[in-house]
Amino acid sequence: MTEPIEDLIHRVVTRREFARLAATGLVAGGTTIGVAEHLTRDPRTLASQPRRPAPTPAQLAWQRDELALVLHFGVNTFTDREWGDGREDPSIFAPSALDAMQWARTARDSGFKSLVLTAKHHDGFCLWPTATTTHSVAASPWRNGRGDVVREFVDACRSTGLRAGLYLSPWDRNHPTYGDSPRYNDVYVAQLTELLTNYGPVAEVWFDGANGEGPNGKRQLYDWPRIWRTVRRLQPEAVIFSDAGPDVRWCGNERGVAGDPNWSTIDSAAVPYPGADGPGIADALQHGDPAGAVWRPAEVDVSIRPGWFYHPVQDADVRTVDDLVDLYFTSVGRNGKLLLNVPPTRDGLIHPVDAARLAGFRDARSRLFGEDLTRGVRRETAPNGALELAMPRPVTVALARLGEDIEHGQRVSRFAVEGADASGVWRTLATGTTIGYARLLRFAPASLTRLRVRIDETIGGPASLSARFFAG
Ligand code: FUL
Repeated sequence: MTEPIEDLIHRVVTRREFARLAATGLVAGGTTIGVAEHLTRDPRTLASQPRRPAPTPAQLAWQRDELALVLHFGVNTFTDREWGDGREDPSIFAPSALDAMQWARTARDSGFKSLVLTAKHHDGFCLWPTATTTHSVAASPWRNGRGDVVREFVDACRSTGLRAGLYLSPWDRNHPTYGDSPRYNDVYVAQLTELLTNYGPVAEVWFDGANGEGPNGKRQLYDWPRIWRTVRRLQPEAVIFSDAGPDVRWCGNERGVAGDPNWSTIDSAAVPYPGADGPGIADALQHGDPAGAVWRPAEVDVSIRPGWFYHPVQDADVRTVDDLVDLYFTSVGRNGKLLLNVPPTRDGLIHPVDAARLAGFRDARSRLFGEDLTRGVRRETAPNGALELAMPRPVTVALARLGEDIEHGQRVSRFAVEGADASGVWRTLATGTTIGYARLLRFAPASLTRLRVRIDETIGGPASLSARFFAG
């Protein structure tokens, strides 16, 4: 018996099944076409054709930023630790020259579009004067206890045109209610309410999944549905990040490498809550799922230094410009968004070495992507979205940036980039799986007069592609 088409489309398509579906025409193979066109031939089934999942305006804006910085800053900056235990004396928080404008200008001048701050990390120390605990900047000597890092941070973002995001660690090793689940959930929601009510628009709310309590530690059950509802109610335009989204997902590692393939769709049951562990989870985070019913693109968080917090001993271990360029290729270049951590020092400033690397990263991107050698060249488009360009004269290319029009979902699952020289012989320059928002490809330099992007497989119908080519 044949399965109803709707079920087939909704169901997870495994690799093995892919071949079978391709044979039925439900997924496109070779130059054949996908679900949409297959159904077009039968008007009776067209009405029931489900749409591919597509981003909300907030998810689209988040992705189009491409580059965001996250700043890990707090008591750990002063104790030289990565995870505080919650027993730090607030008097140690004493940045000598904190200047959030320096953070924001450094980010903006190196091409980053949004900034995320650790309003609270696992140690529970709050960077704003909260009513929920005395363990905050209000108990520190900084600005005589009248300072508010979150306020200075959001003001600096706004005056430099950056979008502000806040990271509020659910794990809290200081708060006395932690582990008494309903009471701590109230505290946590109250903290979130303060942050999302008193500081203007917040573009991203960042929830990590860490909970390092040992077997004899406190077991806290987080009320995620309530936490997410609170964000939706107070900041409906914000995207919510966590392993389990719901808007953007962790890419599954902290090495700066998105999966290949990387689908922005996922089966929401695959990662049920932040911090969930088990078979298949890392894979789901890395790769998403072409048949997933929800749009939840991957954010690639990675640090410019070995640690997330500032440690003087790591001043010699800041990532090089080449390293940062590689990260760009494995994050933005694989349909992800790069969230690069740059931790302020004990002075409360981005370290000069880190700032110089960020400027070098900007210059390297301008060098690589500054001149599209195919700008203005007419593109012939095939029905499945494949492109061909004929140049008026030979150009030497070594780098391509491809993109799908993701406003209507993600479709390409296998493609090749090919070029022909003056003799008319085509050769393969690069092959790949998914494209999505952006796919960056480096290949051996070649002097060519024609270029094309061949689409070998799509899911859910023909794709709509853009392509730019550079000298590399
Ligand atoms: C993790 C944390 O445990 C790390 O300290 C860091 O904040 C990283 C971005 O997220 O869950």
